[in-house]
Amino acid sequence: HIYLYPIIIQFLNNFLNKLPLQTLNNLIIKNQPYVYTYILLLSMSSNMSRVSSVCDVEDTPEDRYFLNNPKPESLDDLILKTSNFMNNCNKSENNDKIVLVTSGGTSVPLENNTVRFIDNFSAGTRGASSAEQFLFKGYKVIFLHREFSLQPFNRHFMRSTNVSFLDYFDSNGEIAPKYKKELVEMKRLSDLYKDQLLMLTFTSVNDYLWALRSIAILLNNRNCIFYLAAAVSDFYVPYDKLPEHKIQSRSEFQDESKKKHLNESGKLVLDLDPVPKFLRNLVQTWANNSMIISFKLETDPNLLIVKAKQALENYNHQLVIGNLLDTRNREVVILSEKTDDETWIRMTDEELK
Ligand code: PAZ
Repeated sequence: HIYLYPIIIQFLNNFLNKLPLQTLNNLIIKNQPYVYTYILLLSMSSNMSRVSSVCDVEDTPEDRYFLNNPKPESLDDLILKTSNFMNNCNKSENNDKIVLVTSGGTSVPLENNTVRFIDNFSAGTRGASSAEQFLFKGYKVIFLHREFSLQPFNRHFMRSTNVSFLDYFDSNGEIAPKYKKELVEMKRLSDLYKDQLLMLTFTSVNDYLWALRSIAILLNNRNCIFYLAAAVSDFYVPYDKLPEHKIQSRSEFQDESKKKHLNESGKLVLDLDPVPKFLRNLVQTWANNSMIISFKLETDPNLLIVKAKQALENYNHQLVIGNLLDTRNREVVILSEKTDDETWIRMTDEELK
């Protein structure tokens, strides 16, 4: 009966498209368990803009972003996985606490067939370690992370500068005694929390933004927490300015259809647009029933508190966690909408070991 799916989707889509928005909205509110399937169907039929209207999103530069920058191929799969995860949460007897943890940096492609891209420093340590803590506290965790960045429990053995993968084994292929205790423990925890953890990936800033919006719409009305530790680029090359093929270093091979990238002296000139501020959409519409925790990274200590406070004022969400690049692994400052104080959390050398 798999052949029937396209017909069913077509039928449902036609039916839903004809419903007035208000009716659609009521339908969604009253039929929570079916909402995920509905959004999935709409998304599959490339009708995400109507999902936005259902969720009362206005026509802002942020919404226009999604009309002008194409949906990643992997998005349907991501929505399907999230819907299944949410449906399992619905079935479980206890009232599940759910958190979305975003983690790692986003890449900014400079070409559509991407050879070159701009990236950032984030390794995903904060996101992966926070995801572990949420699991320990009984949360179900959707871990939206940069592909190949650090993952909960695995992070202890990934990307180490001192130990390479094969060092974990002795010459007989057995686990080297030095690492056995920690490996066994992390394997135990990873198996224990397997069903509580949904791993989703992104690479580019476009993947990330589409994923965030879709997941937020799916999770809203579930009293979730959004814990946004990913380092998302502030600048990107919009799709209509992205050269199709690798930027050529010699001007005679330049792609004439889009903007030229080399100036008269043969220098590469990049023209990046600001990434719209999606935190506002998240707080006001996509996830307006959720608790939102955003992060602020600075390198200048004089700016950190000012910028963190500004973020709270601008977006009206619940919590901003500030950190400085150099000291991010040992201290953070927490600012909340409720109090005017800054609360610093600092780890001792002992705790850091
Ligand atoms: O991933 P990591 O552990 O190396 O770094 C964490 C972090 C600094 C990216 C995170 O704590 C953070 O501040 N994220 C938001 C960055 C920003 O957009 O300002």
